Amino acid sequence: MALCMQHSSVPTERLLESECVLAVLEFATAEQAVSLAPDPRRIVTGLPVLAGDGLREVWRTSRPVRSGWDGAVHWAHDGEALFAATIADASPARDLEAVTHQVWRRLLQLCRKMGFRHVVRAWNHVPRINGGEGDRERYRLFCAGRYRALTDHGYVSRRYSAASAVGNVGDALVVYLLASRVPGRHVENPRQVSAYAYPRQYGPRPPSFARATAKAWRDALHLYVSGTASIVGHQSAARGDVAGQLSVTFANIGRLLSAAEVPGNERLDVLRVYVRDPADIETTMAVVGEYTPSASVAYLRADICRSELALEIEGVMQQKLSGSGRVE
Ligand code: 3EB
Repeated sequence: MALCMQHSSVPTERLLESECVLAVLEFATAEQAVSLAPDPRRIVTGLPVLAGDGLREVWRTSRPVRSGWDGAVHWAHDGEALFAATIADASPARDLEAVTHQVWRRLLQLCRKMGFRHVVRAWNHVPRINGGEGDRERYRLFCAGRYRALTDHGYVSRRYSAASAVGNVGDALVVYLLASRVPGRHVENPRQVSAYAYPRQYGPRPPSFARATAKAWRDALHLYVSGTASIVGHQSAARGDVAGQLSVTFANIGRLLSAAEVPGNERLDVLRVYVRDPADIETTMAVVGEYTPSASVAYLRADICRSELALEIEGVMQQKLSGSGRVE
């Protein structure tokens, strides 16, 4: 089996029995999560499930996995792909910029130390992401802390990877990432201003991510599509109109997939759909189902980083490669 990601409803404990599992990401709040023997491959995201195929997301590989903790950082790798994660208290009394800087610094230090110097995908779950006003808005503080840690580690904008940043439930900032010894290929969207070039009105430091990252692993070709929302240029589109935001979002994803020029498949096969208001779930499921009838979809309750955005969609396109590097 090649490196692959899937949704699963098998209990986490059972999934972790396999030594080829790199990571299990649980869609649950800390309160909902059952207590299990500690395992560095398990991450509780703080994102509740609204509907869909996935109660958890599993990353599997064909080779045995080594895993452990380095201080607060969970890690697991198969020699080629590293999964690293960390969780920190981001309750309102704490300085979110400083907490984020420390979390990202620890993750990047671990990646460097273990020889996986290239982040290819990152997920950020930020409690109360829309809290705070103006430049004290929590998403802006988060962006400043992440930017500083990436800059400290020599990451310039052309090395930023695909990412998502959404609001979770609870007090824990949860960040996890996939890193490689060999860089991926980052892709921007011609319909959108690159996030790292957003104008000053969105905050003192821009969001540090690429719209997508393509990665050729030894036995699989992956395209990681970042959280994508109803943004055209740098402006939010279709405010107050969920169906309109879905249509702009899928137009953005469509344009990104063609810009990525990945051979073969033209559709995402595993999606996460983040929905702000549970009342929008039916409209959302109807439109997503029409756009992508055969994909595996997890619908998650999350706040989106701009308060006018009702939803955000991310996904992965995966193809197995034969030994010669050909798409099967
Ligand atoms: C946007 O396009 C919407 O800060 O890592 C999407 C994906 C968004 C990733 C991030 C933010 C991030 O600006 C928000």
